[in-house]
Amino acid sequence: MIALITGITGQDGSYLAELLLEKGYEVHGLVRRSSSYNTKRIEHLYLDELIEDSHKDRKIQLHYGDLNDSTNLMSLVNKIEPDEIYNLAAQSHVKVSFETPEYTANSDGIGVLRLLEAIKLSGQDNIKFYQASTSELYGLVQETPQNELTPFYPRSPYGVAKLYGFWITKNYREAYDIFASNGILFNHESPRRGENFVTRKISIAAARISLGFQKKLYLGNLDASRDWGHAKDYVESMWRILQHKKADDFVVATGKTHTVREFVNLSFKEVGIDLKWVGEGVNEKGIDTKTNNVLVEVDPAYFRPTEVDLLLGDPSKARKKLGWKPKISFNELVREMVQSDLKMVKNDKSLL
Ligand code: NDP
Ligand code: GDR
Repeated sequence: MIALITGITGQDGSYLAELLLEKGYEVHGLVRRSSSYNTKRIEHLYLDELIEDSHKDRKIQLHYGDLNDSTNLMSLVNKIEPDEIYNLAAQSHVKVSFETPEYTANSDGIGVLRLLEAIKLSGQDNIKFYQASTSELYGLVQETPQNELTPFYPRSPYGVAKLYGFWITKNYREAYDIFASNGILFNHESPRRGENFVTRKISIAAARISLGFQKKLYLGNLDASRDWGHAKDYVESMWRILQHKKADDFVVATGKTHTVREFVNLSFKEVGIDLKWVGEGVNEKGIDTKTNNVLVEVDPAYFRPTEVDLLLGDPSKARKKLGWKPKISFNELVREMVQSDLKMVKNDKSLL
């Protein structure tokens, strides 16, 4: 089996590449050219014993490209002749999408169309396509838990771009009979999570503060509630979605929700710090009960023009039809992230 993963250098791309290599796939990845190397999350795969020495026979091959470059995508699909395409590439930061709305629409919305067109024009009618859709489609809360029938109401340029991606995937399935499926994945995290997403920002700060390398953590909305799972479990659902007998759309979630504040409390507990909270709204402060130091403070700079207050998914369809369920709990996720960051900070000689 041959798979093409866009976004292979990201959190999910790296776990998915590992999973597919374990399953014996030949894995191709789309990589953006950048001024310094952006392949940190997948470098270990070159050294892995699964990889043959000679470049030609390598089980993982990287290709330069971009979702904003349609001829590049067309030529890659024609050259690689993949059985499966996982479209994980995106400008994936919700807050950043307010600052770069046009760029985000281009890569996260029209980028999906470019890839679907590349499939259609290639004439390879056996290609299965996975689109990384998101719980951000639900946006303003209409009902909870959110399932495949819950109406969408996106609340950011990112969410709106992903809405186009969702519907164009569905439309190409219905119009051209392409095996094109959406995974509506709720938030998923890991030690490989980008450092400016809230969970990783917190786990790094807890590690640094406990070791004396940082004084305070500044955050935005502490009351936002997310259905957080582990990325490793979630990439398994992507694969299962493409193995299902017919193309369809699936919610992938844990069915439990936690606030940002809960994530903070648990992370600091993991490094032996007990926090109490004082103040309201923007003045809210997290104070170490032993030292009375303010360790966490709300900075309105991290607020979003429009926020998604509550995400809580209902994964029953995925459980029933795909046999998928998450294995790693919220507490285990937080522990793994904080422990991994403690190790990283201890090994970072530049901090000494
Ligand atoms: P990351 O931000 O970690 O990775 C995004 C990837 O997309 C990176 O490899 C990045 O490359 C690449 N990329 C960005 N823009 C382009 C472009 N124009 N052309 C080609 N590649 C590009 O995201 P995640 O791994 O967390 O998420 C994967 C996908 O799933 C994304 O589409 C995201 O929107 C979606 N999603 C994520 C969820 C989550 O909780 N993680 C939940 C639901 C959906 P580079 O390394 O060069 O920056
Ligand atoms: P999200 O993830 O927007 O849900 O999108 P993020 O971790 O950025 O925010 C989660 C919640 O935390 C609040 N928050 C902060 N967020 C960040 N980044 N930084 C802060 O300092 C901070 N303080 C509070 C946010 O306001 C928000 O409510 C992620 C991405 O992976 C998307 O690509 C994906 O589609 C969705 O998850 C599902």
